[in-house]
Amino acid sequence: THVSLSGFRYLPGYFDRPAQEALLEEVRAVAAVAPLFVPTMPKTGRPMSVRMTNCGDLGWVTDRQHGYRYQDRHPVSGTRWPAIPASLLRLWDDVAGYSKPPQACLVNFYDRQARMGLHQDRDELNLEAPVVSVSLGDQCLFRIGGTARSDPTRSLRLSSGDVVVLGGDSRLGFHGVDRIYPGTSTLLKDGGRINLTLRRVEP
Ligand code: MD3
Ligand code: FE
Repeated sequence: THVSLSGFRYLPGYFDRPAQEALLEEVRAVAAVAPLFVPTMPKTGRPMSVRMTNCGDLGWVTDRQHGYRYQDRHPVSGTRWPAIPASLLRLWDDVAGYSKPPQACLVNFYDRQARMGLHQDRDELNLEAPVVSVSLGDQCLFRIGGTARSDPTRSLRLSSGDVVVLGGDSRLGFHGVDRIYPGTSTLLKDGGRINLTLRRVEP
C-alpha cells in the first residue's frame, strides 16, 4: 500500500481459508465464555455500533462512568478474560518484532451497519509495542492518517485473513473503519466482520 507512515505493514491473505475457519472457532469459544458487550462512550453514554469482547490478561472496555480503560475482568460478568489462543500468540511472534507477549486481544464485531470513527489508540502505557490486527469476514474500508486528526488519510479495503501491523510512527496514527461491505465473505454465516487486535499494554 501507499501509507507513508513508517512501521505500518499490510500482510494481505496472511491467514488462508482453513486458518480463518480455525481462528473463527477460537473467537466463538472466547465469546461463549466472555459474551460480546455494548461499549458506551465516556460522559455521553452513547453506545458504539460495534460489539466487543476480549481475551488475554487484560481487556479494553469503556462505559459512561469510567471511560476507556484496560481491566482484567469482563464488565458484565465480572470474570477474568479467557486466554489468547495459541494461534494468535504465534502470529504475534511472527510479525510483531517485540520480545514480550501481547497482554490483550480486543475482539470487535461489526454488523453491516457498524463503523468506528477516526481515533487514536493511546490507552496503553506501552506505545512502543506495535498493535497487530486480524480481519475476519466481510471486507471493510479502513482509513489511517497521521498523528494529527487533520492530517491526510489513506483508505484501504481489508479482507478476511488480512493482517496489519501498526508499529513505529503508525502506532499513534488516527484510524477508523468507514464502512462494512456486506456479502463480501462467506466466513461468517450471518455476515459481518470481526477484527482482532493484539496489544501489549504495559512495558
Ligand atoms: C492504527 N479497530 O480496535 S484495526 C481498535 O478494524 C480499532 O476494528 C479497527 O481501531 C477495526 O482500536 C481497526 C487496525 C488498527 C488497530 C489499531 C491501530 C489500526 C491502528 C492502532 C494504531 C494505529
Ligand atoms: Fe483503534
